[in-house]
Order: sequence, then structure tokens, then C-alpha cells
Amino acid sequence: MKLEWGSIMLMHLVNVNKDALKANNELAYNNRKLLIKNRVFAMNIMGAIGSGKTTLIEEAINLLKERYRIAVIAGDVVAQMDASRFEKLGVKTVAANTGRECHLDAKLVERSLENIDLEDIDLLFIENVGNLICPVDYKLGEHVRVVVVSVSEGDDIVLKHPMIFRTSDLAIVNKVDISEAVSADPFKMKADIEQLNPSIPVLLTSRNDSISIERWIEYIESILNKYILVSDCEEHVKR
Ligand SMILES: Nc1nc2c(ncn2[C@@H]2O[C@H](COP(=O)(O)OP(=O)(O)O)[C@@H](O)[C@H]2O)c(=O)[nH]1
Ligand SMILES: [Mg+2]
Repeated sequence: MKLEWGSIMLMHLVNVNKDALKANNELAYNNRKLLIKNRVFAMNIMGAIGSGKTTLIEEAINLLKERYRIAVIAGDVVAQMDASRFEKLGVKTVAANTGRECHLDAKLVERSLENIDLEDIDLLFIENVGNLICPVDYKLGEHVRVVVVSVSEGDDIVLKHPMIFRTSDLAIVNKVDISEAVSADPFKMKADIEQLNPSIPVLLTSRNDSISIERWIEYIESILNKYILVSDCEEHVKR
């Protein structure tokens, strides 16, 4: 009897979760349409707390803000700390507090977009909450998903979190400057990512290595330009 009740509860929870994801997908689709209408290219930056997401976005803002009009949605359980780092760089920033939630969702992004004059923006960074699991299932309406992992998380971290690497468009192995100090092999991490997702580009970066940061910038510009060149954007709307 106990087991039956448990099974019923489990089925109920699975259904609730499915419904929540379906509703989120609908909202994400609307967000994407809104971004396309305004010709805004959006990148969802995911990764654990401290992996270097904010730093990589800051570097990109510094190097791209003369050429593109940039905005940031800073998502976190308490988002104001990262938001003020972006504000200092003079870009439009919206802090999206998730409270207890371990990921952003399309509803929070929809509300954040209401506070951005999208006609005046070319490039939108969305910094997701520091987590390698929760953000995987929640589309936001972004064009590309970037996962950042740092060597300080240990070089077995990739294989422990396969889904985020399978579902991202770019992977960044960050903080390679401290690989030796933390006994991690960034090339093993790269190989693990490529094993999980053979088509994903992988960048090895360090804040202190300007060439690696340039590659990150080149990636952003190449994909952004591809997007701008696409005349019929509607074709690129995926559900
Ligand atoms: N050694 C080293 N530290 C870094 C690098 N990138 C970021 N950090 C530091 O790591 C810490 C967390 O970075 P942050 O960008 O706030 O991570 P986030 O929580 O993912 O947004 C900060 O103290 C950064 O200065 C890097 O490439 N190398
Ligand atoms: Mg951050």
C-alpha cells in the first residue's frame, strides 16, 4: 500500500514538472520571438559559482562595447553584486533575483526584458545562476548557451555533469593559469567535453592570457555576425 502511494506521488511530481517545463518552453519561445523582432542576439552563460562567468562577460563588454550596444541580465539568488560589476562598465543591466531557485527561467527573463529598451541593444548577455544542473532544462529564449567550468572545480567535474555539456553550444574551460596549483589537467577536461559532445567548440581561457580572451571575443563576434547576416530570422526560431 505504501509503495503504491509512493508511485502515485512520483507520477504526480513528474507530471507537474513536465507541465512546468512545457509552460517555460512557451514563454522562452515568446522571448526568442521578441529578441528576433528587435534584432537582439542573446547568450545564456551558465556555470558553477566562481567559475568565472561574470569575469568573462566583463572582458567581453570591455572589448565589444564600442562596436555593439550591450545589455546584461544578471541572474543570481542575490543578483545585485554581479549587476553592480556590469553597471560600472556603463552597460544597461537588470538584476534578476531568483530567490531560492537554482536557475533562471523564461518568466524571469521576460520580466527583465520589459526593463530593457530592446530597440537600442544588439547583444544581450544573460548570466545564469551558479549551478551545473538546474539551468539545463530551462530555456530562456537565448540564441546560444555557453557553459563555463573552471579547473579549480577539479578535472573530473565534466563527466559528473554530462547534460549541460551535451546541451550547450560552446564550452569554456577557465582559469587554466592555476591548473598546476589545483592539480587539474585542462586538456583532459576538454577531451571529456568533446567525448560528451563531439560537435561543441571548446575554449581554454584565463583572465590573464589576452590571446585566450581574444578567442572568446572572436567566438562571440563570429556567431553574432552570422545571426545578423541571416535575413529571414524566423527560420532560426527553434522550439
Ligand atoms: N586565477 C584566475 N582567477 C579567475 C579567472 N577568472 C575569474 N577569476 C576569479 O575567480 C573569482 C570568481 O569569478 P567570477 O567571475 O565572479 O565567477 P562567477 O561566480 O562564475 O561569476 C573572482 O575572484 C575572479 O577574479 C581566471 O581566469 N584565473
Ligand atoms: Mg557571477
